[in-house]
Amino acid sequence: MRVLISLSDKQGIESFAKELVELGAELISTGNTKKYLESHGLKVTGVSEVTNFPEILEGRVKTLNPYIHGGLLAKNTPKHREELAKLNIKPIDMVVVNLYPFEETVAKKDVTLDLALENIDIGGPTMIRAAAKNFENVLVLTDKRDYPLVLQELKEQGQVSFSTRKRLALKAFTHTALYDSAIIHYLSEGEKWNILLEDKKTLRYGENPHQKGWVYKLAKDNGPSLLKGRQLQGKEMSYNNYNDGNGALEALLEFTSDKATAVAVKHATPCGIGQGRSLREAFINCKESDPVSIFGGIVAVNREVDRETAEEMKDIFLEVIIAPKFSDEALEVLGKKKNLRLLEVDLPENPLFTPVVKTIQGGALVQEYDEKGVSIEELVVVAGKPLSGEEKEQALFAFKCVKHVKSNAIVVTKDFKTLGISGGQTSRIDAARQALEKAEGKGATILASDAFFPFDDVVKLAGEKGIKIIIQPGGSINDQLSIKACEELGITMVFTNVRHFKH
Ligand code: 93A
Repeated sequence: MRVLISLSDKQGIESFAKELVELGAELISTGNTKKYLESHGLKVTGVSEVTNFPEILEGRVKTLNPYIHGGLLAKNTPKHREELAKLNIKPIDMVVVNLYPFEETVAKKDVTLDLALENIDIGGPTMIRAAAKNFENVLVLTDKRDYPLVLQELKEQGQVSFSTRKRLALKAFTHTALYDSAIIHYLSEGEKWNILLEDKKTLRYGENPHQKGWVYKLAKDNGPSLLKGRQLQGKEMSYNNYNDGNGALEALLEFTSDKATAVAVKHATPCGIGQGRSLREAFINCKESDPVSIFGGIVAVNREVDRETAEEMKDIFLEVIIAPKFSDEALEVLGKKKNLRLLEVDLPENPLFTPVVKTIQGGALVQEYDEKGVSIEELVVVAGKPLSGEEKEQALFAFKCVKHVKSNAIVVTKDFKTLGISGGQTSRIDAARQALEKAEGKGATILASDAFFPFDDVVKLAGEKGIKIIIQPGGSINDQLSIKACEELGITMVFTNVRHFKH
């Protein structure tokens, strides 16, 4: 067994290589890997001895040679064997390679283009791809976590199985594809966003039982994510759980460093958002917003779930609860509901958001995540009397809520609690009607809209229903109509100058 080892990250190789030698392997290595293995007492043949050619151009050409690639690409057929024998090329049975640390290099501050280019590995991916193409004959290892499995199979079966070889080949091609994608990302200065996905998981089904469904993890993702969540109990997450759960998480991230907040989501849209002095109070406010819709919904909260909150949660049928943490007492209370999924997800203060990708037939639309927030100072009162600090906070709360509802969206609130949410409407007045109807008799005072009012009809309706403050982006050619209606009805209107379409 001839094993070619060429590694930038050499961790763990010495013990793996030692065991391979005990199993009868001959080791072949590039410059520093050879030195490293020799310093651990192993006998190694240098690549230059195999190729009968020195490493040239400061190491840019080391393994790019027919004595290596002939050995990697030959099939186990009489014709190929004969050809190799004639040219005195020996087959290689296993390749253990990881690449120049391109991503780590470009992640450093002040990296020069020269240094970045120097860290683009060419010989490594070439070997990896050659071995992966020929996986029936050559085993390819690109991940040190696979060393133990390979040793185990070699020891138990004297060879590595076809299925393992194929799986590792697939992993190898993924590895080089991701590597190239990182180069593209860097050289395009972020313009070409890395949308390569890895670690697909097959879900029970898609949105409906007749649709197959999968969830992928982004190869490059440092932000908060359900996919990095720790599931503590409950059934496996479904397609709709991920979709709705993500809606809840995104809405919640609006309030990470805010007071205790609970968000309930149904069909990826909030059906209740509430804040309070305690998480229990926040959850009750959230639930009361729409006690019908929360049934079968997903709840996300920005504080550790304590016993008191868990007691409130346990009496409603929920699909998933998402929280940064669950206390032991809360787990005891919620543990009785075996199917309920509990997911611990970290909520960083300044999260890195994943760009939004939406497929269209034959292609995809990609856009930045709607990270934009509006601060108190940016609110502009355009009609009615000025607002107190507290009122501005409340208006902003309503605007943060409406940002996460599908357009056309209207949210009505009182204090720090939604009372009526309506989204996904094709006309704004319909959304307003529905939101206000849901809030009927509950004393709603604030109305938020995700985009401007094309007419003054929403203002007039809001006036009839006792709304005192309207918060909206502004920017319609008919703004003056809405402003005039507010003045007449004694409503304060605030412009944010930021639109939050969401589709
Ligand atoms: O500069 S390269 O693109 N040219 C090559 O021919 C080559 N062969 C292996 N880089 C090449 N490698 C890479 O060198 C491997 O992928 C590995 O990351 C690294 C190991 O070099 P050393 O053993 O000298 O540390």
